[in-house]
Amino acid sequence: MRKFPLIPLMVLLLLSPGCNKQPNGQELALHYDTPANTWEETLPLGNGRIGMMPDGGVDQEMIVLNDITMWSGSEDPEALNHEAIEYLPVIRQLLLEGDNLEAQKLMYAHFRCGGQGSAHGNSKDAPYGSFQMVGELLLTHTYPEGDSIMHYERSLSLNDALAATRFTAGSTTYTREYLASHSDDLLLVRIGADRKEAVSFDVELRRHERATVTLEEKGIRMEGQLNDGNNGDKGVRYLTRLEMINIGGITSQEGQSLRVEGADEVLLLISTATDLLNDDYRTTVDNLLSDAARKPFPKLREAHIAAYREKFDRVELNLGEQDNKTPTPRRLSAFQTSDDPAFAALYFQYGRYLMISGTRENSLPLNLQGLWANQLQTPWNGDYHLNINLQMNYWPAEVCNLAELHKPLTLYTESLVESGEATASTFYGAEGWVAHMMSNPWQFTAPGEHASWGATNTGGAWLCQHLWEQYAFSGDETTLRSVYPILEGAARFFLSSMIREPKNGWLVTAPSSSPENAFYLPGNSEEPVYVCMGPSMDVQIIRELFTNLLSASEILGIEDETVKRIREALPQLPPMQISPKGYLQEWLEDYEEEDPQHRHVSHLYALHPSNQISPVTTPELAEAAKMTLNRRGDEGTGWSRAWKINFWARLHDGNRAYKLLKSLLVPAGGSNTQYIRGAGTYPNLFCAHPPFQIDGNFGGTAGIAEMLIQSHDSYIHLLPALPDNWSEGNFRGLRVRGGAEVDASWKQNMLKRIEIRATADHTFRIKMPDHITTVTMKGKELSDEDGFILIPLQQGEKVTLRFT
Ligand code: FUC
Repeated sequence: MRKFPLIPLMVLLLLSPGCNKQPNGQELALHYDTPANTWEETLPLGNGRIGMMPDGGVDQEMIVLNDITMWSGSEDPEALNHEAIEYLPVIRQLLLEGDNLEAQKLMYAHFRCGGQGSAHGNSKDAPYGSFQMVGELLLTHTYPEGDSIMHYERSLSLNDALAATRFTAGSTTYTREYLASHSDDLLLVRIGADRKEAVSFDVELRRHERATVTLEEKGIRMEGQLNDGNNGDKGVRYLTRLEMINIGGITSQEGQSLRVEGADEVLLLISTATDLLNDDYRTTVDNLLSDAARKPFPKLREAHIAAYREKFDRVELNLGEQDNKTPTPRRLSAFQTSDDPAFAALYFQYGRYLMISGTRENSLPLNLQGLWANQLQTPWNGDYHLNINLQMNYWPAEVCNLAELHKPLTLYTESLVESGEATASTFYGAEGWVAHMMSNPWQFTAPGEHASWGATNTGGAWLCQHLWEQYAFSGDETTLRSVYPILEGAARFFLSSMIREPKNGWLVTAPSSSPENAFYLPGNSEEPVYVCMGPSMDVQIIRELFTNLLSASEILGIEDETVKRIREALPQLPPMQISPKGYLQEWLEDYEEEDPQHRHVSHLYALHPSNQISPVTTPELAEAAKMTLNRRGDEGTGWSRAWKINFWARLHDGNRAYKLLKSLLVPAGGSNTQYIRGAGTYPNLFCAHPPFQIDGNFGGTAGIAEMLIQSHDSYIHLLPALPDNWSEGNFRGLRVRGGAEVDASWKQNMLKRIEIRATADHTFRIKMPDHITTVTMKGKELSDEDGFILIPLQQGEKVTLRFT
């Protein structure tokens, strides 16, 4: 495989502001020829706050409704365990003496959150709470019994964020359209037919607990309060209202349902909200409903599409003609055996679709299931796991040109600081703030209830990487200044809590763990140990945090005591260590892993998402990283496979990255909730941990972007990991650090053209076949180091650098 064209390229600088190419007209859609049998076949719609998943059923349609703020639980007064700190000195001493097993026993017994913590993932009725579905909208008796069904189709358009169901029953063709409005902030279902007076059905709203359902004149109202887990009155309150606009039919009430008979067309408007972030949620629900009810459906639809496309159309990826005839599950299966590069492009854009649909500014971030859940007790409480999962959800945000959708993560990080300060001082007697490995909307920052996984204390510091990346991609100093105190507080926690390990005098975290893997102490292969000091991932995250903070202090002109302390501490962190066996060590000592194929590859944080290992700047470490990955193997849970795409892309091995993409796209059937190694992708292209967990979708999308463009090594690298079978293609609008959008096209695996539109003043370094060139953008003035035209043109190829 050739990773970069060997022929010289010409770089032409055009000063004229060009308009973006029009979208390439590709129809990007998921297609099905049967209704969904399981929830993992239903189609997700959302506007970042609320969403729904229709199953496209023929005589009965079930639509699961969601709201990102639908969380049970409340602040947990018991989480701060005031006894833990008494055991800290002895736990540390045992670690210093190499008696990790005894340290672990003490950790299990004492150094954990107070109370139930996350109740081992069953916290629906405990203070930690659980993300829950809002409820179900059920349509029944939707066509005359006895009619045979023909021409069934169900689809989700990624271009327009619209789902549709169509089928013919007898001589009538029925259509349903569904959208989660990005402009009017409510859910819409339009039910029609090609014959007048043909639309009849019953509709009800239901929820299996904590719901009062009442019929209104033109609709249904469902409301309730979720369990706060403390026997109190602090639970989240919600209100869901459905209004039915019926053209030409007769509406009646039947028990808990509304019935419409003989309509030409019916529009269902569903408005829903909670009081978690909005005290005035009832007024919001009412206003959104009454505003939308005044507008005709085509207007609502048009406004929705325009608002959605403003984000979606920023990026195109074309790897070949889309096949819109073959049902998506069949394309998914076929991907294992035959080339379908366009399917990879569809999957990439689906990740962008899910991000635009699942998250929005000023709201809670995407959780383990994004915005979508069909249960009241969601797996792992559908929470915010901070030892990779929440962060992975936001990996595509910058490179995929959805920077504003990164903001809920910043808001969330900021919201953890106050609780994180209490956790830092209560558990460690430390300065600053800390968040361990899981959290929720109630700002849970304490260690988890079991130290085997709950001891990791770099969750908050990992979130800080995202704050820095937002600056790296935008050059926006105002934002950097506003998040600086968050980074500073995270750094102060480590400055004041790391201890010196005895062999080399390095500064390390203690106690901690390498997410969620265990090792054996020499001479004891019976008892796996999790608790340790200075696991490699901690060191890498802290090194990055300190380095970013120093860069930020320089940019912002801040010089204070913390900056001084960081400068002193940085060289005292342990270096990355290569085992005599050739792989990168996961722990400070070269312990034998309990599970060499463990799904977490935490010690390669330095390779991705960080930039401390690279085949260019640290070739030896990159070799060790390869060996680590080969040892870990190409399987794992969905998100683990997605992470490995990113790793191999960073190692510039496009074919191996592609192999991992295939492994991520192994079809997963049913609603399997078994915690097993075999993962993949459900028929609706949701990632299977299993169960469904959305992080792998975003990790996969980010991985495809990493295969096409990278900018972490201080220069722009086009097509760094192009697999052989993506020999021809183009993309538009991917973003790079420094602040620019990039377009590129290639043929026969060779780059033909690039266009860069700078959005910030910056000196861009661009990798050419045989050297790195620089182009400076400053106050609309352009200059470059070699002159206007940089490299002679051969064979008519042309590379354009164009600046707006
Ligand atoms: C992490 C992983 C699990 C799962 C859980 C939600 O801790 O180790 O595989 O993804 O989060």
